Amino acid sequence: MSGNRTFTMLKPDAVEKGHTGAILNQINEAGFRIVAMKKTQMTTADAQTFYAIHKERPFFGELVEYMTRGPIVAAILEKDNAVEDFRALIGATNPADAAEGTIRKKYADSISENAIHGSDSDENAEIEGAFHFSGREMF
Ligand code: FUP
Repeated sequence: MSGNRTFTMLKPDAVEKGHTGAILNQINEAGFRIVAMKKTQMTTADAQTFYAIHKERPFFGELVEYMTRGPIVAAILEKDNAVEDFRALIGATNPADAAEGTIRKKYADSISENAIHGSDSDENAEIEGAFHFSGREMF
């Protein structure tokens, strides 16, 4: 059975360019409820841990630099079929391949600076949410 929560980060490029409000509005309009949200900045250790699955990839160093260079907005979102529906809302990893109207198509410039994160499974949504929020912050 699919779960009803996912985790997102509005990445430094999106926040720097002033797209926070527009992106949160699109998320709300798509029917997601914000369960928890904060503006924060990841440390190098945070980014290395969060993206540990990519640590052998050639882009890992750049990914960590990018994700730590400025503030992000982290949030836990709730909706039926949250993970899959949110991945559809944000579009493909590479904005060049993302469908019209998706968040990455509208706001991302490249595969390496792609504006927004969305968990890729219920299990990762749980892990990633818990990485950024404690139990008493989720309601
Ligand atoms: P996604 O699940 O769509 O966020 O994509 P991945 O987990 O495959 O990648 C995580 C992040 O790594 C991307 F958001 C950006 C970065 N990345 C690159 O910089 N280059 C690549 O070729 C693939 C991913």
